[in-house]
Amino acid sequence: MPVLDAEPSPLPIDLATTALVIIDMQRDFLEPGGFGESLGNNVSLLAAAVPPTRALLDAARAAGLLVVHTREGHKPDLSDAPPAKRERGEPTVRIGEPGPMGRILIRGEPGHDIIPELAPRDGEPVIDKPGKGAFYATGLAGVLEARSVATLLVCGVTTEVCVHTTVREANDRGYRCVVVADACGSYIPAFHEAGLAMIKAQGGIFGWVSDSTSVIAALG
Ligand code: TIU
Repeated sequence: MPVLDAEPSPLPIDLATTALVIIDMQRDFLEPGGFGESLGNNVSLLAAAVPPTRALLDAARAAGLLVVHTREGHKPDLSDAPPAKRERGEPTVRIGEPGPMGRILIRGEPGHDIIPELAPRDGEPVIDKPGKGAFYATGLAGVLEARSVATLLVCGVTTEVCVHTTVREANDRGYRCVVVADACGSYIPAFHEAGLAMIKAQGGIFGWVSDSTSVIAALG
């Protein structure tokens, strides 16, 4: 069994029960004119996570891992978007309002798509989620249970929001979570660093932190 170089400790990885989970690498977060920018963020800060994520995706596919993609977004009628979420922000650029990539954070709109570099392949589950965590109100638990998955390699955006929420949910569900640091990104670099530090503190209170080079070596 390969042993992954990770903090706070090396982690043996059983590839047969390991999945790669790529969180919300959508145009709405990574490109101008989407939800991320509507919140006042500089979306170019997420670009650095794309090449490591692409390398990780290629390695996971080559190793035959289950690859799961997630997308944050809401139904066109907004019935799954709580008012407390919708009411935040400048009214003209709120969730559901029109923007250059279609209605902001709405399923089926161009902005909701995963960026072309990381497009899902046929057969790879795509989990549409209304919240920050990938387990809340989704079928992710069933997808993982059907494949007897025990370890999650988690990457995507943003580190302290949807990656963190998903890892916290997964940790409570009993999954070993490895956050792949350079394949994550945040609009707030200090929060990226703090988010990673929180995962691995206290003996790995939420899981492990590694990097794409180490994970790819373990997958090879
Ligand atoms: N995917 C995800 O992290 N959703 C967010 O809203 N992130 C922010 O950092 N805003």
